[in-house]
Amino acid sequence: MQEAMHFIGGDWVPPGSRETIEAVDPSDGQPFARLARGNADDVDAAVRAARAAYEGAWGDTSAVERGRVLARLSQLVAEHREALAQLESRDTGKPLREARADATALARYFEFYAGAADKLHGETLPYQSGYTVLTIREPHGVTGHIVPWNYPMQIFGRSVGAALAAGNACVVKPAEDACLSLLRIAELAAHAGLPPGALNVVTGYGSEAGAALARHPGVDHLSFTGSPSVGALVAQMAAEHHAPVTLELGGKSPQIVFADADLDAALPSLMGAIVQNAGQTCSAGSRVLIERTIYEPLLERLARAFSQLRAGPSRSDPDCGPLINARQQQRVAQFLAEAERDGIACAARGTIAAEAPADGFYQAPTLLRDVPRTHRIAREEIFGPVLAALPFDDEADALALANGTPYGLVAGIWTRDGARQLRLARRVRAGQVFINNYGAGGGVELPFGGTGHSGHGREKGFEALYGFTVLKTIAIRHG
Ligand code: TXE
Repeated sequence: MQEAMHFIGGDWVPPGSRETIEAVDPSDGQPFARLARGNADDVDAAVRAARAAYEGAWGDTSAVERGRVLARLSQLVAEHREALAQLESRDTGKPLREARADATALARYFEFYAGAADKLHGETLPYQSGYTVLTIREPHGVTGHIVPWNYPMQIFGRSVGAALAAGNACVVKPAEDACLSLLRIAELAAHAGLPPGALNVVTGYGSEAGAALARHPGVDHLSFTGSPSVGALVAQMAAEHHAPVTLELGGKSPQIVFADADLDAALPSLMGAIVQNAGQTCSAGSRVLIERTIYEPLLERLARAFSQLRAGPSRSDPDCGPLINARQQQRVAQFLAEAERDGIACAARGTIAAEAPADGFYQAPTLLRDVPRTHRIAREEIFGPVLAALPFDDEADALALANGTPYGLVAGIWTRDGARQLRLARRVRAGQVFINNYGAGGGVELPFGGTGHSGHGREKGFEALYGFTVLKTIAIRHG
């Protein structure tokens, strides 16, 4: 069985405690690798290594050279795309085609931030005569990144890519459920010329290594993607040493379909937004809000498509892979049991492939109809391939429904009415709004993040670079 170590200061380092965690293959529930179980001492070693790099070789690296290192890393990721995708698919259970797309996106993140590194600049400001005032953007120093298991490569790429481009040194704590690809990428980054310590990966449990990172006074900025409850905890820990945090906490994103929409275009997008990664996506379109006059016909089309979906192991090229672990499988099953208890009708259910091992964490894709607006199924993140359909009467009703959860991450609007597109885009509570599409193909250039229980701060795009810097104002009196 493969045994993984931490990557600290450019070297493979065993856990101080010598303890390990089993990595489990979600497709058959069997352990296939051992991970280092990091503790506070391991995290401290990583933060010290990052500080040394920041105050040494990495801190002395010009923006142009940082961009070149990231460009080389992008190239290396592209060259190792297939191996990275295989690793990610094994570790997370996601279909190989999705893992390949994630590896492609990872290369693209590094490419984007490679090009952005030397374009991050300040301004000169008008002030009293006799002064010149300017602003410069400086890195925070050491940034901590707590990464979840649903898109390890993509979330690593968007956050570490931006942090390194801005000149920070990073310490990453991947999720205990999926970290192998990130260890490999850290090694590739060293081959790309990243100085030792500029990027460190410490594996382990959230309550141990994760909490130690959030609490560490040597971390100057913390970026967290995960559940709202842990996000709040992490923000409290970081506040103890006044480190700013970026939180990306998921959602209950609506897709709003009006009667005048192009339903042929909408249908694949409505499906893809909940089927991708078996619904374990922060921006999953997990609620479809349908204008009442087309509710039944659209639901019928959705039901037909859902009944053809198949969950299975990656080797069977399924629509959905297994869920990440037994806990996540039980969580989804619990939501579905509540739906049944409360009389919520199942409009369609897909199947689980015959070749799916019995101990894998599979869940058949499920379409629930007429979900009561106040029900947990309509308001809470399920994080599984479960789509809730609700009818609405008019634009005001659609907006009230869309905004009726504590989240605010993404919204999709399907209508041909231009004025309505803009009215709704302005009033819907979401960090990203997609009109007549959903997700815009994942565009790495597009700032992403939420409001309310979906978190705060923006990742992706140029905007992310601002979050990984602090602005300094310099006022010079002439003479
Ligand atoms: O998340 P956790 P879980 C949501 C989704 C899912 C639910 C639970 O609804 O069903 O969260 O998933 C680290 N201090 N999302 O339990 O625990 C942990 O090790 C510091 C949405 O897996 O929040 C991992 O690296 N860190 C989401 C990361 O936090 C801690 C993606 C996320 O794990 C910690 C994942 C602690 N005390 C889940 N406890 C999205 N926004 O995409 C855990 N961690």
